[in-house]
Amino acid sequence: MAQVNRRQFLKISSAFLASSAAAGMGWPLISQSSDAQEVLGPDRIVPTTCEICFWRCGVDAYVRDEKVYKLAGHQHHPLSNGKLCPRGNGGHGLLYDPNRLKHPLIREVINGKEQFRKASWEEAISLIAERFQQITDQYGTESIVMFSHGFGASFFKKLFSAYGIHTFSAPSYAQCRGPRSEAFKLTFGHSIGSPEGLDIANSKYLVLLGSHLGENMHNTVVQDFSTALSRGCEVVVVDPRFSVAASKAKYWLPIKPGTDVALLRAWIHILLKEKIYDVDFIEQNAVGLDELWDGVKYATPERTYALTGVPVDQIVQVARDLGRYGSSALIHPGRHVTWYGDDTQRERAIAILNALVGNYRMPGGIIKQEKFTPIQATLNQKKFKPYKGDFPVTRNAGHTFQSKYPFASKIPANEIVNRTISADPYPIKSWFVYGTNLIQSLGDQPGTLEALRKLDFMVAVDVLPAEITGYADVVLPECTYLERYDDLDNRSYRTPYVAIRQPAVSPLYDSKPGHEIARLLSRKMGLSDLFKDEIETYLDKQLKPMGSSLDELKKAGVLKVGETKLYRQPGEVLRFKTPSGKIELASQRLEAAGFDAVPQYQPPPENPPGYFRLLYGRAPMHTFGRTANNRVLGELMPENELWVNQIAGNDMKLKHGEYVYLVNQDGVKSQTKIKIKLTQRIRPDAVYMVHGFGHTDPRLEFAYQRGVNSSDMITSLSIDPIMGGTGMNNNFVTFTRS
Ligand SMILES: Nc1nc2c(c(=O)[nH]1)N[C@H]1C(S)=C(S)[C@@H](COP(=O)(O)OP(=O)(O)OC[C@H]3O[C@@H](n4cnc5c(=O)[nH]c(N)nc54)[C@H](O)[C@@H]3O)O[C@H]1N2
Ligand SMILES: Nc1nc2c(c(=O)[nH]1)N[C@H]1C(S)=C(S)[C@@H](COP(=O)(O)OP(=O)(O)OC[C@H]3O[C@@H](n4cnc5c(=O)[nH]c(N)nc54)[C@H](O)[C@@H]3O)O[C@H]1N2
Ligand code: SF4
Ligand SMILES: [Mo]
Repeated sequence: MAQVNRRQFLKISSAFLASSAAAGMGWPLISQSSDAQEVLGPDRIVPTTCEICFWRCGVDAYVRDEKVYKLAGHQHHPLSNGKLCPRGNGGHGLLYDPNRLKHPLIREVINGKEQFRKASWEEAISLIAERFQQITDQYGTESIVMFSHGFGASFFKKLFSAYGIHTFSAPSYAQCRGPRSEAFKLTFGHSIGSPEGLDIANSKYLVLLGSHLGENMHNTVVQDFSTALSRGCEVVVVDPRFSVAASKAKYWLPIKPGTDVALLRAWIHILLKEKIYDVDFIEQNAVGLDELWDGVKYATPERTYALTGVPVDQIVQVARDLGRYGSSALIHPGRHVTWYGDDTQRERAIAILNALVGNYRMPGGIIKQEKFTPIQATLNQKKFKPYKGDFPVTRNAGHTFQSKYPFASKIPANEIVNRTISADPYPIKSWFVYGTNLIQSLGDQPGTLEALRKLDFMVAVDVLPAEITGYADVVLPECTYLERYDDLDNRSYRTPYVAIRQPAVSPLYDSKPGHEIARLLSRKMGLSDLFKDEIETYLDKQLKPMGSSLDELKKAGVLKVGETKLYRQPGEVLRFKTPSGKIELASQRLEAAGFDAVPQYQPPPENPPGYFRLLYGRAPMHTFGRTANNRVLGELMPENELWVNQIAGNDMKLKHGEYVYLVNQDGVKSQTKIKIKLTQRIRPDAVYMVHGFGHTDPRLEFAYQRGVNSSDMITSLSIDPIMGGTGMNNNFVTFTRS
C-alpha cells in the first residue's frame, strides 16, 4: 500500500452511494405504517439502552420479522420511566439509515489519487496493528492517542491501556462540562456527576442560566422539570434568547451575553448583605465567608445592571426569592458550560450560591447519588468482589500527557490538537477516534485539520460516514446500539441501577460491535490474554457477584435497589473532600495557582460593528450532528435556522426565510447557507442556531449541506486558564448572500 502523508478529506465515489441506495435493508422498510405492525404485534420486545445521546435511557425495542419497528421507553428504567425523548423514539432511523458505514475502508493512493477502498476486517485490523507497532517502535506508545465519546469506548480503552496507550480524551470534558466538574470539586469536593445530582423535581425555585431544558432534552431532566412545574416551582431563566424554558418562567432575564458572572456576584452580594443566606449551615460547613464578602462587596445591583442589562429590581427580587426559598431553591449549574473562557469561575459562583442557600443534600437541592454495586452487595450481606475482566496494564508509556492547565483532571481535547501540531514535548503521530465527530465538535476547525495533516495514521470507528471518517486511514464500521452488547451501565444515580445494552437484531452489513473489534485487535496487537471470555460470559461474570445473572438482566433490562439516602438528616455532620474538609467559599487552591479565590467579573469582548454574537444550542429532535441524517428525525427538523432579532434583521435588510452565508470575525465564510428566522425571541446583539447541521460529507445523503455547522464559525476559542475548557461563545458573524 502506498503511504499517504498529506491527508485530504476523501469524498466517497458514486459507486459507494449507488450500492447504499440499493441495499435491501434501506429506508422504505420503516416508513411503512407502524400501526399496521402494531396490529400484528411484536415477535419479541428486547429491553436495551439508548445511545441516540449519552444519557442512556432504558428502551424497549419492538421486533417483528427481525426488524425493529418501534422503540418505547422502558417502564422500570429510572432514566426513562416508560418514556423516551423524541430522539430516542426515532432511533431506528439510525439502524436503517441507508448511508451507514457498511464495510471497513482503507485509504490508498490509487493511480496517484487518494481513495477509500473496501477492505476485509482481517486486512483492516492487521493494518492497524502493524502501523501501531511501527509508530510505537519509532516514537513510543505515547504518540498514539484515543478520542472517544460514548459508552461503547470502554473495550478500546481497556485494550489500549494494556498496550501502553494512556492518552484518552473526549469532547464531553473541555468542550462540555469540564468547568462544572472542576468548580464543584473545588467548592464541595465532588462533581455534580452525570446524570446530575440535582433534585429538580422537588425544587421550589429553579434558576436556569442558559440551561435550556426542553430543548436540551435529557429525558429524565425534562420529566423532573415538568414535575417541578406541576408542583408550582417558580422558574427564573437567564438567557439572551427566549428559550422553551423561558416560556415557563416567572422571570426571563435576557442578559447581555457573557456577563453571567456579574449577575451571580450581585446575587451573592445581596444574600450576604441582607443576611438572607443559610447562616447556620454556612457557619457549620463552610470556610472563606469573610474573603467572599471582600470579593463581592462592590457587586451592587446598580453596577450589575450597567454590566448585564438586567434591571435592578429584578436582580434584587431574585436574590430575595433565593433567600426566601432557601434550601429548596436550586441554581442549576448547566451542562454545556464552555462559553466565554471564564467558565470555571462562573461555575464556582453558581456553586457558592447553592452553598449559601443551604440546599446541599436537601429536597430540591444538590444531592449525592450512588452506584448500584456496593449497595446491592451490602443488601446481600456479602463481601463484594467486583469482576473487572482480564485487563492488566502491561506496558507503560515513556511520557505521560501532562496538561498545562493546573486543574484539568482530564485531558482537554484541544490540547491534544495543539500538541499534535507542535510535536512539543513529544510527537503525537496517531489518533484513534471512536464515536466522536471532532470536525464538528472541537471548534477551531483550522487547527483540527492542521493536526490531522500531521498524523502518520488515523483510525475512525463510527456508524455513519461522519466528517471525521473522511480523514481516516482506516474506517471501521461499528454496528448500532440496537445490534450489540456493551459493558454494563451502572452509573451513580438517585435510584442505583444496573442496566444492559443487548442486541435487538443482528448487525447489518459487514458491521461489528465494538467489543468484537477490540477483541480482534487485541489478537493482532499481541495481547491475546485480553478478552478471553466471550462477551456474554464476561457480562455474566460481572453480574454474578451482584447476585444476578445475564439471563436475568436480559429479561429485566434493568435492576434497581431502593433509594440512596439522598438528603441529610437533622444534626448530621457533613464532611467535604476539600483540603479544609468544608465547603470552600474562597478557594485557597485557586489562589495558590494564581487565580481569583472568589470569582471576579471579566467583561467579554464586544461585538465588532455590524457583527452579531453567535450562540448555539439544542433542538428536541436532534443530538449534535449525529441525527441530522436520521430520516425519522430529519423529517421533523431537516435543517437549522438562524434566529435574528426582528429589528436588527430589518436594519440589515434580511428577509424572513431567505438563505444566507455567514462570515465570522476572522473572515471565515460558512461552507453552506442557513435560513433566516426573524424573531423577537432574541436580543438584538446575538444570533442563535441549533448545533449539528451543515454536514459536508456527501455520503450523508439526507443531511448533506442542510443548514450551517456552528463549528465552521467558531474559529476563536476562549480557553479557560484554570482547566483548559474551550469557550466557544466569543465568535461573531455577519451575513452575505453570495
Ligand atoms: N435535544 C438534545 N438535548 C441535549 C443534547 C442534544 O444534542 N440534543 N446534548 C446534551 C448535552 S451533551 C449537553 S452538554 C446539554 C447542553 O445543554 P445546556 O447545558 O442546557 O445548554 P448550553 O448549550 O450550555 O446553552 C444553550 C443556551 O444558553 C444560552 N446562552 C448562550 N450564551 C449565554 C450567556 O452568555 N448567558 C446565558 N445565561 N445564557 C446563554 C443560549 O441562548 C441557549 O439557550 O444538552 C444535552 N441535551
Ligand atoms: N460548535 C459546537 N461544538 C460543540 C457543541 C456545540 O453545541 N457547538 N457541543 C459540545 C458538547 S456539549 C459535546 S458533549 C460534544 C459532542 O461531540 P461529539 O461526541 O463529537 O458528538 P456527535 O456529533 O454526536 O458525534 C458523535 C459521533 O459518533 C457517531 N456515533 C453515533 N453512534 C455511534 C455508535 O454507536 N458507535 C460509534 N462508534 N459511533 C457512533 C456519530 O455518527 C458521530 O460521528 O460537542 C461539543 N462541541
Ligand atoms: S435522552 Fe433521548 S436520546 Fe438520550 S438516551 Fe434518553 S431517549 Fe435516548
Ligand atoms: Mo455535552
